[in-house]
Amino acid sequence: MRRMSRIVIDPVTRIEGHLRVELSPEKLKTSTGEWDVVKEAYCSGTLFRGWETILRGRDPRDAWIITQRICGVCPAPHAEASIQAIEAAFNVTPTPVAVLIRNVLHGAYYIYDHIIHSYILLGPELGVVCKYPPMVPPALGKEGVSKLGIGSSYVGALEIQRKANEIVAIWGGKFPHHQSEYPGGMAVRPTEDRIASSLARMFEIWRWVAETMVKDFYNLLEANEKVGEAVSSLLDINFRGLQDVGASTGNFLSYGLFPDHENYDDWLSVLDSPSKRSSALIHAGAWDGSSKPLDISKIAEYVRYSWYDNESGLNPKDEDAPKPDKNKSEAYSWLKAPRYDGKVYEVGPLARMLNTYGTRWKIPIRNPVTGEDHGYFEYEVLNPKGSVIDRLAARVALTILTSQKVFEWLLELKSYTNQKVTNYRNVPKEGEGFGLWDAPRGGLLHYIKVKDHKIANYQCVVPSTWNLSPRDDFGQPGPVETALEGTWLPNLSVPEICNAIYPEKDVDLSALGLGAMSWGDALAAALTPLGLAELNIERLNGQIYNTSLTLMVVRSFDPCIACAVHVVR
Ligand code: NFE
Ligand code: MG
Repeated sequence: MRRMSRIVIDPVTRIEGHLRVELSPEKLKTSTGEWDVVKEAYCSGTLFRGWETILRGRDPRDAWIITQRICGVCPAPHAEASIQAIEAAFNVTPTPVAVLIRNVLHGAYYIYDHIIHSYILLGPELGVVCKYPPMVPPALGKEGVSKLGIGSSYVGALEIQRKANEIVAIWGGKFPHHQSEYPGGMAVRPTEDRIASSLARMFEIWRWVAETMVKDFYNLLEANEKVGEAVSSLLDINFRGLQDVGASTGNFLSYGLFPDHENYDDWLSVLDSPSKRSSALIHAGAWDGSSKPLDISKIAEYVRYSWYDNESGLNPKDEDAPKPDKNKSEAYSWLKAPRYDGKVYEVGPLARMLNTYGTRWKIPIRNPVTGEDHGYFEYEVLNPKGSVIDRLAARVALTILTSQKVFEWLLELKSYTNQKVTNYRNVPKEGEGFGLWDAPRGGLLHYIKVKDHKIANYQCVVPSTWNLSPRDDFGQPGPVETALEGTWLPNLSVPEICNAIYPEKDVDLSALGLGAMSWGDALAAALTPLGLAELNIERLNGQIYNTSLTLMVVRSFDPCIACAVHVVR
């Protein structure tokens, strides 16, 4: 679909899956000069996968195992959404102990996922722009980490996410693609050794999150103010910082997360009528300035701009298997365009926080072993339409919240060691049902229809399908397409931008045989051998555009296109 007047980024790196972004630039005049900004953006998922087709005709009990293979980043959420859909179709509910075990397993999975995104996928550019060495990848090797502190948090994050995944493996047999769910419960018991091994790991994780992750975020926030001031004077515009980058529609959808094991009826209520699922740790809701109960009948997928020859505007339960049509005119993506009540909704961490806590958050930080008080993680949303920094704040808040809760759930499991873990039910001849779970990237819906004991229809509507969706039948751009509009496309390299923000020569690289340098020059010295300093430069009609900022906007949604498109023949 490339048009000569668009900048093309293909593939977008440091995300999962195959994403192409096209940007049409326009000029913005200020007193200091003429700057290029994004006028229109187009997001395109470039690989058809066909999971919904693969599932047809199979034993329904296999669906949660198969759908986990949709993604190696978020396998666990697919298992959970799938098992809940199967349970609805089988008319069986999980035992309380199974819900607790699921919360532990998925809580640990969550911590891994948010840490990987915050530090490895999005973190590096935040570290560079905010001049925060602990989050800059340690291009200078071991010496850089030990002598200069470069990449200390980046390396720490890798270690901690591994521990979180060990907990998933303790309860799930392995990671990725755990093995222990079962319709009506779990296939694993809460034994003393599992609980003890998990608690030991959780304490280390909690400590790292409470100390390092929180501190890193506050340091970024402080630096962000300075970035705002420097860029404002460089461009002569009113720019406050990363809260002015990546604003989308201001509509936020959450399905809820971590049900109360003693009030599972409230969790299931959303399947019958609009609900907030308020007894869950994270609530369901549709936020448009305030949170309204989630009504699943308002979810529909549009395909006017997608390579499918399917009927458009249908609720997932009415959708057919995908009918790929690569020659469809106007279409530019393998992603469909899910909409809520016909409007464009963002899903993800910020949607979870807004629908649960509103715009002001105050999360107590307490040592789960000694009970010692460590104050609060406090934050007030800076941009009501979302932004790079607000999405990150929500991930940090959720990581703290989840780290503390997994600890509590583990302690609670001690009193459940002798209870029944599964309510068995045979595969029904007929049945159907939804499973709704908020995966790290946002609301995840699975739908199953069983006929003659086999899967007759299966639909997945996935978080990145919402966020990276193309235009819908009404012409409304998707959440990321909207967020990209107006983003600055500087005609400068990354070190040049950094030198404009931080001109002083205050980086001492003498430990590496180099002298005192400015941050931009230090980055060029450190990053050039890796090819990073020149990264994110795209050319159009002979002009150079630096797309680092636009990529930061895309990455702030933590895209996963493997998930978003559901084996090429
Ligand atoms: Ni493949 Fe995923 C998550 C799901 S998709 S990472 O989180 O579900 O956006
Ligand atoms: Mg689908």
